[in-house]
Amino acid sequence: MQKKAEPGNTQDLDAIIIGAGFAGLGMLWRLREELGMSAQVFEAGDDVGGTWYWNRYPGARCDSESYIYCLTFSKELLQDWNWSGKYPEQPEILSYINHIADRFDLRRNIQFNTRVASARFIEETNRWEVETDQGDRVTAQYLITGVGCISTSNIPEIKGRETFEGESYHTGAWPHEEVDFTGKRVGIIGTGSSGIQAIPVIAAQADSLTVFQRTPQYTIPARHGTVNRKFLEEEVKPNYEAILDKARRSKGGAPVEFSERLAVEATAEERKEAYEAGWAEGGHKFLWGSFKDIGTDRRANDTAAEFIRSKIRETVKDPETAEKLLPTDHPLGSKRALIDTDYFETYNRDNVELVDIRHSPIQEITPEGIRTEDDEHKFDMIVFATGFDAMTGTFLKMDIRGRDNLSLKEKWAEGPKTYLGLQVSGFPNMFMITGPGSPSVLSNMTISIEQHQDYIRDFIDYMRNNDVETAEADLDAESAWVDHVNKVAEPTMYMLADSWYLGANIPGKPRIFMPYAGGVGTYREKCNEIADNGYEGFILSGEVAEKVT
Ligand code: NA7
Repeated sequence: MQKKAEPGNTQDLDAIIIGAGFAGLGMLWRLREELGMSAQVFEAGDDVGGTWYWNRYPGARCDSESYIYCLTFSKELLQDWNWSGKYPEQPEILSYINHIADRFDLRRNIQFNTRVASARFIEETNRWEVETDQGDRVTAQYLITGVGCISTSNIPEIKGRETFEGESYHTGAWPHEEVDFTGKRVGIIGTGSSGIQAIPVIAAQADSLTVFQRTPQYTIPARHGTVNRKFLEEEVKPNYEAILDKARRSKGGAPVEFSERLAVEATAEERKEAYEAGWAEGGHKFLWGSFKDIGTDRRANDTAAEFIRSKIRETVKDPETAEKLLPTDHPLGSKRALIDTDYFETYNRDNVELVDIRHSPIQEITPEGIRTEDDEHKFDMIVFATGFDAMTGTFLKMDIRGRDNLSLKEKWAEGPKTYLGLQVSGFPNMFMITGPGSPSVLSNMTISIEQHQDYIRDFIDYMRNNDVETAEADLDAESAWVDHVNKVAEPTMYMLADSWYLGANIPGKPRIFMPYAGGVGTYREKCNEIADNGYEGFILSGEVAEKVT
């Protein structure tokens, strides 16, 4: 029996999994329970949760609806769990993940407070050797990463940052104890998903809140509320399989019907009616439920963008503030589509000020606050809602080396190169859950995570049944996939904004569109086709491999 991991252990295992979020937990369960493998998870945090462990900032919430933001490997779990929020809030998601860890007895194979420092593929033995910051040196045939796509915080190098004498926090590394804003002068930098979720909540508590905005955002009211119990009990639970099937075949991993109408063919009145209805109902349905060409035709996109600008002008009472909040330099949906609760309304509060740092850039952080070109702002607290070194940052913090001692850092020097976002050529038996080159962040994450978990499980099962010792992406197949990912992204709106999808938020990061924009349904079909063809594009070593290659 596999012994419980203790720091400093030197086990030899079937698989090492990095990360104990949704990705790592579901993978552990599949390998252990379905394939009977020995597996060990290393997790940097002191408990399970991944993204939802770290992102505890006020207002943190998922923008997929709760009934579809879930793990589906257990039918009983699907039926038993009852969400309370329409969009699940961070504490509820974290307790859901804890419930999964307990219910399926997963903690016994997880070593917490442990960061993987390095992982090296040993060619003589075809095994991975992993070293951690706790002194573990563990070997395994498979290395599986469940490190999350947005898990390495980006704190910008602003002059004087370390001199600030008040409290400062990054949304993605929020303390476990409650942060009390009462009576505090708070400054917040960043208006991405995290910023727009946190701003209304902090504003309601703080003495004053100053928002430092670089890029104005399009955001649509979420119309969050408690979950519709009748809908959940009568429509969702009896039909979960069909709902999930639809989500798995869809573009974004949600069971929704895209509108068939074209905005460019509708009259101005018809467009207004559709947008008003979408705005009133709220959420991402504003985009997919109104017109199908918003994401593909700039003329259509402009009509939706202008509608949102009109709503901002209508909502924000001070015309000067409203003007600063208008997004004009990028199309709607070219950066992460956002939904919010009372975001624009918050700027009507007397205690909230907006600073447009495009016009008055931040010069430095001082012991007392933030100095911009035009002003000096004094704070008790600074909140960095400045995002993440997304998709590749966490991988590159570890020293991962494949064949010929090639480091992933060198391999990805010009941007991430993968086959299907699952493997990297030269790194045999290393599988990535939602790696760059897969739909991941462009989809409902749990659907994409489970697709990879199932695929990796089936692939490993195939290898075990066919005496295949190693599987690794073929270089040509990888290059073709990278080209395909670029080609699919090329005509989309995503290419028209400086976003973290393109690595544009990190100075010096190669500008490459990292996720796969072809949709989760199409992607799944491609993956399945590859599996049906004997894992085409992967080099399989071993007896059967010799026969099939
Ligand atoms: P995002 O979406 O990357 O947002 C980060 C925000 O911080 C955004 O407004 C940035 O402006 C701003 N930012 C970043 N660097 C700076 C500097 N140096 N100076 C001023 N402002 C800066 O991160 P989030 O945490 O909000 O969301 C990440 C994902 O989590 C989200 O998409 C969901 O998938 C969940 P910019 O727009 O780059 O001009």
